[in-house]
Amino acid sequence: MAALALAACQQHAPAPAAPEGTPGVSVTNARVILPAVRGNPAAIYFDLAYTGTGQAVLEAVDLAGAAKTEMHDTVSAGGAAHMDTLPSAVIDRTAAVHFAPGGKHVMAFDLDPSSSAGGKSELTLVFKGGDKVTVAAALEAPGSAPTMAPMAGMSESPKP
Ligand SMILES: [Cu+2]
Repeated sequence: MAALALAACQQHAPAPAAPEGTPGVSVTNARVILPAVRGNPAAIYFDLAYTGTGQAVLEAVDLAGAAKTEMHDTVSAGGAAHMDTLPSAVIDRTAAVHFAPGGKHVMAFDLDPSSSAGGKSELTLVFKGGDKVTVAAALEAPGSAPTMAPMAGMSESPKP
């Protein structure tokens, strides 16, 4: 996070300093927004870019310490938004893909109860063909993602 390098030059891109894993894939800004209510799913966001040949197809994202994850997309229809399962996300040289609040995201279920804001966890992206990229993801407090306010809808089933 020390240097913010914006690669705006498209015509002559040098080979990126790719980490281990899938050649040409870079994952940045990975973060996990912890649920406001323990037991609810966490939301995972990151930015994906690809400088390899052809395309790379992201098929799954695993979070260390979560029992299960799902990729979702947010679909708006007639002014309302809902989430759909996202089977895969395709990236190529021309289009970076952002998993961000209000759009594509990963939900992680049954988090390790010791997960707390300020910590880190390991995020593993699994691509078609079996290539994987593992990055550190920052664990962030709820409220960092303004579009996911879980304040409504809690009054339906009062519990003793
Ligand atoms: Cu979702």
